[in-house]
Amino acid sequence: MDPQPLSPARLRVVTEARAEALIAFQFRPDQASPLSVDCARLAGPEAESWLAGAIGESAETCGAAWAHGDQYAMVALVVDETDGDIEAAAAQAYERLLVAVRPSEHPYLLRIWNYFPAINRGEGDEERYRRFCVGRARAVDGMFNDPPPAATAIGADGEPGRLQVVALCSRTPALALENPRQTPAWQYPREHGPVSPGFSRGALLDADTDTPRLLASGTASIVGHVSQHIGDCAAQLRESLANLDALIAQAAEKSGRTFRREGCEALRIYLRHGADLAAAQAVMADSAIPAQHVTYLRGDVCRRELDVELEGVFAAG
Ligand code: 3EB
Repeated sequence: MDPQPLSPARLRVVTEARAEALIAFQFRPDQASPLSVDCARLAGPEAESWLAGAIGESAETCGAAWAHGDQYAMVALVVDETDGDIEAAAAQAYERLLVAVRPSEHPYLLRIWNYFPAINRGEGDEERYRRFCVGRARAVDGMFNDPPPAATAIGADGEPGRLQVVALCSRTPALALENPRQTPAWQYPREHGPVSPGFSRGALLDADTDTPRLLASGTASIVGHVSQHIGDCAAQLRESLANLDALIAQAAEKSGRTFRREGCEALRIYLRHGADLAAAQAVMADSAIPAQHVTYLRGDVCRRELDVELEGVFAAG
């Protein structure tokens, strides 16, 4: 008897450009594309393709892109900032996102990337990242917060003008993960801003299949809710990897599957200072994460005292 054909993974990520991708991220500046990440690439692959089987319909214009697969869909939006008002831009982007997604066949938001320049400009509650959180919180619905998607929010290159939001959506919900070493971001105390950031530490996808995936949100050197190792990028990266390990352990516990660093399909490491690249690469050399899947980008972490953040996708072993 013939062996059963292996069913293709519902979602998998490769660190190269693929025409059939549901989400075709490219790590080079291209203001015309809503899928170009405007953070200078320091090292590693130039593209990251999120594959999700056959794409039924897709479209891309200067300000928006979308694609529909069977289980998954993608929506990407670019919103112009008017008069430097990032709070209004965030509210507009998330209103548009929810209007597009909620009545669709893929109403669940699993993973969101947010990029905008000068994320740390402004003092105290006027800081642009905090205003962004206020605008996002104002626009989202109850379903968004129950539980919130995994997310990244990073300061891109250039001057204010453009807020970019990319969302992975699904027919069915994911399992949201928290990290026992970290306070849930949606419970951060008042000192970090007027509203707590709406994101989960990770999402477990396809847990009902042979090919589960762990999506790790932007992961930084934070224990509890307190930034660690200020001024030492290498130590911050090691702490971020410890947070990643804790999340990987949560994914294993919740799925009954094995997740390991070696199963990393794609990792992005955002560095505030390009000069920290060699130190970061030295830490990663001993990490067991496949080096060919790691992209280093210059980006600003939303906490100004932190110099590095990572995010990634892991296949179950
Ligand atoms: C942190 O742990 C780092 O506001 O959507 C990471 C990922 C961070 C997403 C967001 C913020 C966000 O607080 C910051």
